[in-house]
Amino acid sequence: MARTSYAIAIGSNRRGRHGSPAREVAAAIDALGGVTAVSPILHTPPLGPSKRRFANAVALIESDEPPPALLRRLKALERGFGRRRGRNWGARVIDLDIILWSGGSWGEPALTVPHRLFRGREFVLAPLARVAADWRDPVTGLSVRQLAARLRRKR
Ligand code: A4P
Ligand code: MG
Repeated sequence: MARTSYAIAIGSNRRGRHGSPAREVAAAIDALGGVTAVSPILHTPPLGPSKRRFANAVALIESDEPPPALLRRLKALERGFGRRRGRNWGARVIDLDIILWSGGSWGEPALTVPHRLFRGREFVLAPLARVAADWRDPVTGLSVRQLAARLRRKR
């Protein structure tokens, strides 16, 4: 497949072998490969039942992998960071989500791109706006900047 770009959201709210959640996020970014831009690492209040704050960031990468191959690689990276399966929304060392793909949309039950929830998540839109403010969501036609402004108005 031709070279395409992806926006990857990275989150952590548990210490791992690299140290603090922010260090885990930095180590995951180093492990991604093909990175062309990285947002600052932001500290965000937890959405959902977890009580610990998260470190969140977004990286842009270039890759010739189609979305399912990239997801497999991200899952393997998560396992390598010590993430345990079957504890959704729990504390996790690292969470890697595919947010946007320059190839457009991908629709499968196991893999939806753009990410199905990113438009409502400040912890994704804030770092995403730092590296890809003009990237247009293929579903709504809105830019990341517009999505972030819309979410701020809703709050
Ligand atoms: N999947 C489908 N589409 C995608 C995609 N675009 N990227 C499937 C990645 N995965 C995708 O994800 C569950 C399944 O979604 C995957 O197996 C894949 O087949 P997961 O990463 O295994 O599990 P999860 O992340 O625990 O579940 P979920 O529902 O994705 O949780 P979220 O939505 O990731 O929320 N608060 C703050 N402040 N910061 C955070 O980062 N994160 C969460 C987790 C909650 N609260 C948070 C944060
Ligand atoms: Mg995830």
